[in-house]
Amino acid sequence: MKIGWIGLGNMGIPMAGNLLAAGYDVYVWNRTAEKTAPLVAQGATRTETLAQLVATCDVLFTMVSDDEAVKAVYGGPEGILACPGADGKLAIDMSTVSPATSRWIAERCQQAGVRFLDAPVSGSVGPAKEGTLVIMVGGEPGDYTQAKPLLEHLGKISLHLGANGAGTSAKLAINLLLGITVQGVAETLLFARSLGIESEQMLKIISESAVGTPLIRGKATSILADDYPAAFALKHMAKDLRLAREAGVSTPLAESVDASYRHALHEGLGELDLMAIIRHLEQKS
Ligand code: NA7
Repeated sequence: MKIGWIGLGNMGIPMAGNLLAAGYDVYVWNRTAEKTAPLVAQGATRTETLAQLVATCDVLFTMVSDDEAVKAVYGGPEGILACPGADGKLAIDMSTVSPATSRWIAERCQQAGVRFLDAPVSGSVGPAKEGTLVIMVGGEPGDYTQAKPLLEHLGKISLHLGANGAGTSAKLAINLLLGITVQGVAETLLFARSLGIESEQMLKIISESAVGTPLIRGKATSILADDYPAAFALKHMAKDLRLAREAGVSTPLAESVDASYRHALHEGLGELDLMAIIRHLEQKS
């Protein structure tokens, strides 16, 4: 089986790397061609055009930034669905987009005879490298059955949740909790600091308490160094909260975190890790 991977950003590189490491024949294409270099060094084959990748591969993974990117990659004039030989292939979109976009793509895929799964992930670069992502899938059960052995190399679990759009719906819900949790940690640390409690001590307390999680422990080094290289870029968190809002969430915490990450984005923090929300809150307080 030949695997095609489209989108070699922070997530796509380690994920496609795991399929290579598992012994699959992996072909790669990225809008910015230079970004294929690390995968080619690991044994992947780079195709000059998206059309060549589509013609060559049986299964096509997409991992690109947002709704606009997914629509361009599938439905654009040179997108997957316009490529000769696309029909009969299985396309798996692992990007985080709105459920409406997943259904839009699914409809067009169906018209073109392409089988389509929305399969976004929970987990950032660390779990992507370790192959321990949580994968949420929407689409036909038979297509999920075919995809499952591949997904097992990318995640510790994959769950089939229903028709197209179900995967992206679940993803928006889990990322709402992520946004709330990270902002909660930031607010807790700033509050403790204002009362004279150092962040190092407060992080130990959080870590040993019932609310301590691998997520929070994983952010400690960044927080203490006040350095936020993106494991999960703040711009993507802001996007996910916007998508959740557009999908109908209007609860108090959701509205509050949506506004915070949006403001942080406007302040230029988008390329940093989402934990950089602490800088925005610090400035505000
Ligand atoms: P990155 O590191 O920002 O990478 C984004 C990728 O998407 C990268 O390969 C981009 O290509 C590609 N992209 C963006 N727009 C387009 C268009 N219009 N056409 C083709 N390719 C495009 O994101 P992550 O890897 O961290 O995240 C990926 C997804 O997982 C995202 O939905 C997150 O919310 C979760 P480029 O290299 O810029 O040419």
